[in-house]
Amino acid sequence: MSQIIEVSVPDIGDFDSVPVIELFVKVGDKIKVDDAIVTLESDKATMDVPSTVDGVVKEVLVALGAKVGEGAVLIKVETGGAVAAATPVAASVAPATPPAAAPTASGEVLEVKVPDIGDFAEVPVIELYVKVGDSIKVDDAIATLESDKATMDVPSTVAGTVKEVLVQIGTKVGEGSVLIKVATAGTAAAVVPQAAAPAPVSVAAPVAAPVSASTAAVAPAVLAPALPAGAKVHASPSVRAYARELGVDLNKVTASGPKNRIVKEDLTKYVKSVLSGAVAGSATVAGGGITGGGSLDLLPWPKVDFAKFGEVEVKPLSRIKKISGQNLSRNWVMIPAVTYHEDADITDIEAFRVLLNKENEKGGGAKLTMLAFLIKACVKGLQKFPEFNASLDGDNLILKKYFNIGFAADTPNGLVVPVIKNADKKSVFDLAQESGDLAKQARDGKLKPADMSGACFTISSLGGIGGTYFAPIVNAPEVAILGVNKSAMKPVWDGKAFVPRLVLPLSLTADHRVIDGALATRFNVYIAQLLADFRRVAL
Ligand code: CAO
Repeated sequence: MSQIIEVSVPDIGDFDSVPVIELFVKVGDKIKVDDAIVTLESDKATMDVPSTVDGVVKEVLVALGAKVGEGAVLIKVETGGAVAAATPVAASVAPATPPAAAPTASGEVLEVKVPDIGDFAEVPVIELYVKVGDSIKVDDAIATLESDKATMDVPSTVAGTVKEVLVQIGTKVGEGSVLIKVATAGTAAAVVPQAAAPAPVSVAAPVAAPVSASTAAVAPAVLAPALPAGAKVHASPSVRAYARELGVDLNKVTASGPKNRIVKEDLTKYVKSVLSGAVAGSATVAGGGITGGGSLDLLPWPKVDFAKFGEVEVKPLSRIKKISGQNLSRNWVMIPAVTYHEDADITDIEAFRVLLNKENEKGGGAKLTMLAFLIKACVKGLQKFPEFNASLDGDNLILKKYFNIGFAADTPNGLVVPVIKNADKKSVFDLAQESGDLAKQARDGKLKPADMSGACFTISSLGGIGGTYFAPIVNAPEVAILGVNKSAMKPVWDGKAFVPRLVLPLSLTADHRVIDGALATRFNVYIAQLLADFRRVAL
């Protein structure tokens, strides 16, 4: 038969009216014995209060900031048939004792010992936060001890420089065990070494909040280094346990709690951020290499004094390079992109282009370019395969009914992408004229924002320069980009003999979230067919 049982604050020593700094449960939560209910923090200690029963939370009687003391009811729990054999108030929280303070002479070497940790003896050190040479302050965590019932941070009782570390991870210690020896500075804190400040004590709470699948869709958060090197992490034992469970290095987590304390939400936020980066293809990308891409930094960019090795010149990046660098790095990290290659036989179309240009010379019309034919072929490809003329918007795919084609233009200041609007309604001559005009404006720095917006698909042609194949980066929020290199005469088997054909290398990069490999290859093959026999465009 079910019954309602109260979980109260157990005997927490001399502390009275202690604020709740973390609340781990809400109405409806299923909890088990020893699950952490709240964290309390006095000016001397941090304590997790565990549940003493299994069941479903029916009422939460405290809020963050509420001040509680021994006996205060935290939650009411409806137990099922299988009530745990625990009384509602029992908890094995070791009471903390107030520190005994005394003046300390400067320049002394003082020991920091394990304080009174209640009934626990032979408790292993599971984390060690200091090493010889570290500067520490009073209350900086020295080590975390973990018994089968409790996790305890042992704080330093003195300020100074660590001279000796007498324990290591795994060492078993009890009350009075010396952890470190510290050379106090002139400004050493006035605390006697053996009368340690109370250890923040808590019952280790199995923290189990799983990271939801929806975190995959979270935009990358700022992952700036959370703490300066050498700084101490402040977190409750339950948060430390949670971090260990998730494999998170607390040094990387930005604290939002009081006194720079890392709270559970900080951990969750950090994990979400890393996951969103991982889903995008790489969670361990070194950031600084990405121009201005500080928001993607996960590892510090190597700092090298290049002048040490020879003469150098510092040249600031152009405005275009800074902007395009940020966009490129976001697209590279966020889009799971795959590049597919294809060869197009452009022997006939190139002959046609040369012929038309010869005819046109007399009339003084625009010079036909391979780029113009490519734009025409790509429009036809987008019409046949609408997923290429699309953008991702959360769980939706926005299919566009217009056909605007961007093309990468190399300018003295960097890469820009002018856009030919409604390319489906323009002739190859119009496309050649307009792309030529836009490319000139790009090089002269005269493009307006409207000239560079609204593209559905981009072509990046390096054909005038050379190359065989490359892997262009998708220009988000588009889902694909076609890279083109220099055409070359190659021997092609026609079924009877090798014949010389002009072959154009195509490199299509597509966002795999929208376009599968089979579809990408079909698109590539179709573009190659159109270029091989341009009459197909009219069909
Ligand atoms: N194969 C062989 N020759 C090619 C070719 C190809 N695929 N594409 C162009 N050519 C030839 C042209 O016919 C032209 O020859 P002629 O002078 O004898 O007529 C010559 O190469 C120069 O062409 P172009 O590149 O100046 O002109 P375009 O219309 O083909 O391209 C533009 C215009 C703006 C796309 C191009 O100038 C450009 O800026 N390309 C760089 C794009 C880029 O940087 N992409 C990389 C992005 S990722 O970093």
